[in-house]
Order: sequence, then structure tokens, then C-alpha cells
Amino acid sequence: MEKVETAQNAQYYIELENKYGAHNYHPLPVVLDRGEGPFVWDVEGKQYFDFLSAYSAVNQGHCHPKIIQALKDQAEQLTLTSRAFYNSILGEYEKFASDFFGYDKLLPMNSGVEAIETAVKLARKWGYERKHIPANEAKIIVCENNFHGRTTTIISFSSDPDSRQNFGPYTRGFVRIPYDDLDALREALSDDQVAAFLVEPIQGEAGVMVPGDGYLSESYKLCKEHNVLFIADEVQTGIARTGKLLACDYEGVKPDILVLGKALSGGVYPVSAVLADDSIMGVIHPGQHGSTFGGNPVAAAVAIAALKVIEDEELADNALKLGKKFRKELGKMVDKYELLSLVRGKGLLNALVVNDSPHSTTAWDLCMDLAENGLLAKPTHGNIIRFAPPLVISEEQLLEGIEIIRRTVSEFVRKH
Ligand code: IF1
Repeated sequence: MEKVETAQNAQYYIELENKYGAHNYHPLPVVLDRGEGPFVWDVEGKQYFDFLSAYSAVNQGHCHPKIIQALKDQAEQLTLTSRAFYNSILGEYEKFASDFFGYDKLLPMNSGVEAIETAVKLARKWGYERKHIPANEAKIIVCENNFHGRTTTIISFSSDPDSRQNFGPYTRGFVRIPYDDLDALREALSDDQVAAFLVEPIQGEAGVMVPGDGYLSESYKLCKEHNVLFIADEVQTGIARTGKLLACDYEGVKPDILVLGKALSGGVYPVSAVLADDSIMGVIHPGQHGSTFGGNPVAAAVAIAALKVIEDEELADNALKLGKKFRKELGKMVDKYELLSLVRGKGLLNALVVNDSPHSTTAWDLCMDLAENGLLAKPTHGNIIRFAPPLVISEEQLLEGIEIIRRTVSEFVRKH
């Protein structure tokens, strides 16, 4: 009896979203109600490992007590002043985060895409005022299969038809080159109207595409040779996810403009940021850019707490160590099963590629079975499954998660 009631319960929430929410998503049919650390629970009380981490926003784990405490304390004191006035925590946050990442200044925004928009505007303005590119001619080099968000300007340079089609007219001024291709970059940089190169250190949405060793450091070097800004979109790869504080740290690259979001708040609140040194950030003057909520007191308090957790709990080291373990164990499954092609990634940002067409439903079907067995992951492109657990996961818990994947794959092979 109780089971029927609770089953209707999940269906009720699904139907509610379907009826009243725009259909811009196709979620797995799981209705989540609670989270703690690496776990979430659905409305029926079933526990899951969360191997998506809200696309790497909850690196610090669900509802981290220190971040939640910071949220509560600040929410009771002061939530929003707008930037028409100073407040008693924004400066503290700007100093803390600037020191944390090694930049002179931070510009606070809310969503990842807003921070990317900010970086684009900053680079263009720098291009005109410091590089003396003729008015309205500045170009920004971007990569095939990029994902930087969903505003009209940012989708203007997407190569994904779903993201782009019928949303035109598009913003000009972007040149798209293949990812992980230094020759293409070299050629594109020969145009002296280029202000910046915008790149994901690992392409997330494209399927966790890890570029060859030296790609980032060589790209950076080429940009310097041409007086072009190197902009790193670390919205997904940053903040310990790939086993270093930033994915660019693997190659000793300090981006001219660093873009952060997602885990900057531990998934507690929308907080994003653009960091740069004075020579670049100095081109923005009062009235030229901003946002009502950007840098609000709650965001500032939450972000300080979220970054402290990353440092105090040594989450980059944990991601580095457990990532190696994860790829080693999944590598064994890949060797064993024809169904699986390969596993790739860095730290705890990984993808398992299924031996089927990108138009198949195999990855989706596997994710449904994984959910049934107590592990949540998201399929992308029909044949790729992204695995990105919260970085607070312990080795024992990770092994449990791997065991669920192993069992699910083995059952799946037997069934099909
Ligand atoms: C969705 C993907 C992940 C990002 C990078 C900027 C943004 C994102 C590198 C924009 C956002 C998202 C958004 C989310 C799904 C998710 C995603 F599959 F679409 F690609 F994570 F892998 N730069 N990524 O990955 O940040 O404005 O969303 O805060 O549903 O669109 P945002």
C-alpha cells in the first residue's frame, strides 16, 4: 500500500514539472528531495550516489554544513544592497578570492554564462583601448564543440545545432577553430584584430575531451606572441574538479582572464566571477558593466566558505588520487566488455564512452539502470556517460560507486 502511494508521489512531481514547466530539459525520471555529501535521496527515500554533482557545482558535497552556515548567517544579516552602496563583505570576498587564485581583481556575477559574457566584453574593450583594434572589428577565437552557456551572444559561436538553431540573428566577432589544434590557433592568431582566445581546458559538454599535453601552455605562449588575451573558461573544470585547483595548473598556465562559476558556491547559490590583473580589469569603469545581484552579500559569504572548504578538506588532492583509481577500475571494465570503448578524464571529471553511435539510446538506458542500482549519472550524446562525483567522496564510497557501475554494466551486457 505504502509503495503505491509513494510511487504516485514521484509521478506527481514529474507531471507537475511537465505541465507547468517549459520543456527545455529531459531529466531522468528521478525526483530528488534531499542531499548530503556525495548522496541524494528521492521522494521515496531511496538513496543514490550523485555522480553528476549538478554538473560539478557541488564539488564540496551536498549541503556542506560550513557553506550552509555561512548562507544562513549572512541571510539573517543582510542579503542585497545593490552595487549602489558598499557592503561589509563584498570587499572581503574580492580580496579572499583574488589572493586565492592569484589575481589583482575580481568582477562578481551570478551565472557561468554571465561571467563568460563579462570576459567577452572585457576582452573586446581591452582590444580597442589597449591593443588599438579598429572600432567594432575585434575578434575572439573560440573552439569547435565549445560550451560556454546559453545567452544569445554565447550561442552565436556554438557549433551545436540544438543550442543555436533559430535563435539568430547572431553576434559577430567570433572565429571558430578545431579544439586541441595548435596549427589552427597559430593561423587564426595571424589576424591582428584578434583580442582573445577563449578556451575550456577540458571540454565538458563535448564529452570530457582532454586536449594533448602541452596544448594549454603552447596556446598561452602563442597568445603572448601575438598580444592576445588567453581566457580560460574554468566554470566546470575549476575549483579542484580535475585534481588541481584549476585545470590550467597542470601546465603552469595563468590565464589572463579566468572565468569561474558552479563550485564557487558549492552549488548553494548562483555565484560566478571573472578574475584578471589591473592591466586588463582597469578598462572597465563605473556604469560600463554590472548586475543587480552580482557580488551580493549572501553570494560573497557563501563563496568565501565554499573556497575555504576546498582548501581545508584538500579536495584537489582527493580528486587527483581518486580520479586515478576511478579510471584504473573503469579501464578494467573497458578491457572486459565489448560494450565499452574507453574512459577518459582528469581528476574526478571523467567520461565513459559506450561502443555505440552518438544517436543510440545506450548511454541513456545504462543511466536508467545505474539509477535503479543507486547511482545517478548523466548521458550525453547518446554514447557518453559523465561521471563526476562530489570531491568529498571517500575512497571507500568511490569503490562502492564503482561496484555499482560494474554490476550494472555486467547485467546490461547479459540483458542485451
Ligand atoms: C545546462 C553542459 C555541463 C559550462 C562551461 C559555462 C557554462 C557551463 C564550461 C555556463 C555550463 C552546463 C549548464 C547546464 C548543463 C551544464 C553542462 F552539459 F551543458 F555542458 F556542465 F557540462 N562554461 N554548463 O559547462 O554556466 O550559465 O549554466 O551557470 O543545463 O545548460 P551557467
